[in-house]
Amino acid sequence: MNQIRNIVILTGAGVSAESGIDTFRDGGGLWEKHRVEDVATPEAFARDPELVLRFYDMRREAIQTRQPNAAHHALARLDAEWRGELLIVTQNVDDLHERAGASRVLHMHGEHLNAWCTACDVRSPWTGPLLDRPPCPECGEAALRPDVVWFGEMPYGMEEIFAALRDADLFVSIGTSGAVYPAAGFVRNARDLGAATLELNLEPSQGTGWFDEARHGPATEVVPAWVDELLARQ
Ligand code: BV8
Repeated sequence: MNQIRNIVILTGAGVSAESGIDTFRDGGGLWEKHRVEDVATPEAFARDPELVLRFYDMRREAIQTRQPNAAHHALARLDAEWRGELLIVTQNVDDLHERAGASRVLHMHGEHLNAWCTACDVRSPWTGPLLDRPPCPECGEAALRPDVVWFGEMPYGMEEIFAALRDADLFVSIGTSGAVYPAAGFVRNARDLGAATLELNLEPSQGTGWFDEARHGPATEVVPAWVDELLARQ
């Protein structure tokens, strides 16, 4: 593998699984208990805001009782010690990357710990429930929604992500099923732009065939091993 300077990492629910946060599509996952169309689309929020707010209140509360795992800590170490460019693009809406100490993190699908006011468009840090329609800290309107990108909504940071992919020598996908676009297409963008590609996942993802290399196993094992190997060669 030629000299690696600039790295883009994409993480998904699998990186938080061993912290006790439900993934979406594994057995017992979130989409087994809720239909996406009922809780993760703007139409669902318009149709039944209480159902949607309860779904996100439950998850927002749950993540605050969870801790980063060895995979989050390994990625935070890489963030601190890697001398080239590094961007952790996460599909996750938990804050475990940040709580492990990572700073170069981009939440392309939003964050549980923010509330977004549909009246004044301001996003505010938020840790409590939204079900009782509390007033927006900025404008006072009872118009807050989860600051989470639902299906059919434009993910955040796409320009920054593609700029990083253009500069990337290595694209690493960690703990994602490769089921949701545009994130699932990043590996192909990275390949077309000349980057080497690596998948670290419990099992082959839907896009595993697009990767130059794949290592399968729990994130708390395969991610620290990969980070140690990379930093040793830096
Ligand atoms: C958009 C926030 C356009 C909400 C989420 C047909 C074809 C192509 C695309 C589409 C299509 N029809 C519709 C679309 C678009 C749609 C889409 O891709 N649908 C899919 C289902 C086909 N995408 C969108 O709507 C996106 N927006 O396209 O906008 C647009 C254009 C212009 C203007 C306006 C709009 C928005 C998608 C974002 C939706 N929001 N999350 C919330 O969290 O509630 S998606 C949600 O699922 C997650 O955020 C994540 O991104 C996504 C995938 O989940 P994963 O993270 O991969 O988790 P999953 O459970 O699936 O997999 C876990 C993996 O971990 C597994 O592989 C497992 O093996 C592994 N694992 C488990 N344990 C471990 C482990 N690995 C390691 N260690 C372990 N211990």
